[in-house]
Amino acid sequence: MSRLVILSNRVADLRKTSQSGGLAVGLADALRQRGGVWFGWDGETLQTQPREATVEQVGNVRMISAAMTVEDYMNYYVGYANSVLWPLFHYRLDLVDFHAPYFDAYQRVNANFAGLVAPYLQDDDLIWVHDYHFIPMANCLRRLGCRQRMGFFLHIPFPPPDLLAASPNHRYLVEALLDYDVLGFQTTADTINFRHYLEEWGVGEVLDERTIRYKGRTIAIDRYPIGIDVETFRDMARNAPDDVRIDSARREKLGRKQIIGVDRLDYSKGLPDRFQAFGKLLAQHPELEKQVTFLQVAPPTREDVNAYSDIRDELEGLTGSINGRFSDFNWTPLRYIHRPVPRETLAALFRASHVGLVTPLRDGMNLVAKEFVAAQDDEDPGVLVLSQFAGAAEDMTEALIVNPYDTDTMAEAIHQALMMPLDERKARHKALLDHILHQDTQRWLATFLNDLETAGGHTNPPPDS
Ligand code: GDG
Repeated sequence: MSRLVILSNRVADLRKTSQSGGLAVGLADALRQRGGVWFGWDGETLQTQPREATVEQVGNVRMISAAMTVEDYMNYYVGYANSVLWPLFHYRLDLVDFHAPYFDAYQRVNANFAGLVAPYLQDDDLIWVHDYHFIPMANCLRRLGCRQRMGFFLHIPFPPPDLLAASPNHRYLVEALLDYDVLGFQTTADTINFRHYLEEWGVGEVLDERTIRYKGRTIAIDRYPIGIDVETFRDMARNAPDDVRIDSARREKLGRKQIIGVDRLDYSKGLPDRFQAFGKLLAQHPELEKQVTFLQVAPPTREDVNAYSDIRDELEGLTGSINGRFSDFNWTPLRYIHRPVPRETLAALFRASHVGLVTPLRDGMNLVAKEFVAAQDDEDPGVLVLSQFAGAAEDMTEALIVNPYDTDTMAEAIHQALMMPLDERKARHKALLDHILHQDTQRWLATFLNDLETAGGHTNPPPDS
């Protein structure tokens, strides 16, 4: 079995993965099984570019991480990755903030990181690159003479060609993706968008739905819907910490139902529209007074990007106006937590909730949708309200599917979820649970790695020839 090399923006601590999300655990398991390397940014910024990475051996896995300069952090991480690619790939052209130095830094950091990891690679390694931070990584490594099989998985959506074309570097990005041997997307819609781009812009040749020819090389593309470790999350949800038990018992005594949302505070997650829908629900259904509370957990992320402080201000305003209008001395309808909550507490809170709101304006997959379903009690499950624009909606069709821009209909869907009879809740939940059990982390890992193992790799000529 070939060694595995993972390159991702950040590296999880292999000794503490039980505290991280399922993705880190799954990747760590795959690395331990095969042995290999995990490389990423260490989260530090320095005045000058370090010449070497930090290397730590944990069992049969080498953890390699490196710092970047303050300038690269601003232009590459805050700039090109999170102020150009993230909004562009989430269909938010209004938020794209393109500057030429951002793109230079994007190429420079990828080239630097490729140079730092290359000495640790072996000829037969499988190299698996993750996400939009590292699109040019295969190209940078190939320029250094690396001939290994290389795969890329995009965790976020791939936009339609017309949107992508708004970026001055669209052709560069697509050609950089074609330097891999296997290209993985979250959904069928993403793979279709990618193939449409190739056809519309005359890049390469689409041989069939899963195969592309480009400069004499063969590239396999497919969807690999990411999943969670369902059993581990279910167990976590069953073992509620005391404070969650006490909170649930109190709510039960008062006959109150809980609606929950859990998202990084990101404009792609549709939080203002969700808050407005909740406000409309209370306005249109006065009988719900003191009968329902909405708990939104939204820890901060990427605070150096301006668009993120704007959304924070907006949510604080909405929370204030909804609570000011509807609260009573013994009822706060909306609780908004702008801090991270421990994973065990989240799992138990999902189980203690009657409705899960997952209403992004655009999302690659959305793991919260799967976690909410996994956490439910099979005998008395809660209802998932899911945006049609989350990748998860492609398969999780038994959720109440909503248009997150349409706050009136969203309010009615929340009402329907709160009132749904037990039989219907059980039937929907069973179908959803079957989906997430079928598409779990292990399947995602196994299918991607299997395709990478059998991909062109060594037989593909180098991209520059
Ligand atoms: C990207 C794509 C794709 C959230 N708040 C807390 C917390 N979380 C955890 C959730 C979940 C994870 O973070 C978020 O995952 P999502 O999938 O929902 O979203 P992104 O972070 O945007 O992830 C996405 C994913 O990559 C995987 O490919 O699905 O589409 O955008 O696990 O539970 N965890 C803890 N405290 C919090 O306050 N402990």
